[in-house]
Amino acid sequence: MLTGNILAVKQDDFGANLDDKKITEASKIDISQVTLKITKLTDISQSDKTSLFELFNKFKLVILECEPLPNPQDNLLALNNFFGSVKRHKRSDENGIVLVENLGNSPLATTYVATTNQAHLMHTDGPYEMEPPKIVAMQCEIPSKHGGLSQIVYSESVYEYLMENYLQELHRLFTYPLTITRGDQTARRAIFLEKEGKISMSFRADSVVSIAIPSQLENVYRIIKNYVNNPKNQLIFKLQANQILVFDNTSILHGRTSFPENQVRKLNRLWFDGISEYTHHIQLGFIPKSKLLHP
Ligand SMILES: O=C(O)CCC(=O)C(=O)O
Ligand SMILES: [Fe+2]
Repeated sequence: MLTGNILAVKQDDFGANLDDKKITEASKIDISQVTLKITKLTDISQSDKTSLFELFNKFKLVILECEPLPNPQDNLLALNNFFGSVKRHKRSDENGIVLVENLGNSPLATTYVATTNQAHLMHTDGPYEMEPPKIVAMQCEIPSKHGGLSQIVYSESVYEYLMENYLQELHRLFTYPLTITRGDQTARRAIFLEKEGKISMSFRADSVVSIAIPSQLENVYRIIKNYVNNPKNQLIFKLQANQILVFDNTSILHGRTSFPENQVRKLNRLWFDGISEYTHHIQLGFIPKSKLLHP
């Protein structure tokens, strides 16, 4: 499953076993298991609808493989019926869609990794927003020939890893907020949040956003960055043309590997707020197997 260029990750310099085999295996799923073939999302059958929510709830993600349409974005936009209202991004077009493609030497490149061919380190979308999107959909129109691989890490794996190796630090991640700023947008929140027994995670660690980290979290922030960017802890696959990756942005971190400057790659990204007539079918966040005992 690991092909193309993968990230070079610095060794964990804190002495714990980074590649805990159990966690690694738990995060590896066969991508065909989560792929649902659908003719057209604007015209979805009842049984496909049921499968869509089953896969989404079980794996926190689903890959929808649609038949080509004259305007492929119609499939992407149809997802709002299930996953809620579109949440706009600074670079959204009139429908809310953000193009993810290499714009070469555009000035946007310093602020938006999505407009480059560079690796996008593991993150959740919109951590600098007051209300980050609950669900993210990324539709591939043109995959790059090499690289440009999608990477996934479950927040639950991060949580379990910290629980086993850095319990005290894990506690602090619920308590101390970080401040994440991009341009004129700033948000302050803890990396882990618990609400009604469900845990959600938001995380970003790269140089285009500025992140104020309380001193109590400096080490653990680095530990998380190392853990999530280690390919051994990731599910890695190549999103193909006409496939849409839909995932729970509150319980999955995602990223992508770099791709050659001279290769075309084009994705459409859309954010949803999770509030639709199907809200009661959507399970967001994760319920930890082992509970944290608050000190
Ligand atoms: O290019 C990709 O596959 C992912 C891009 C991404 O994560 C983003 O634009 O937020
Ligand atoms: Fe993203």
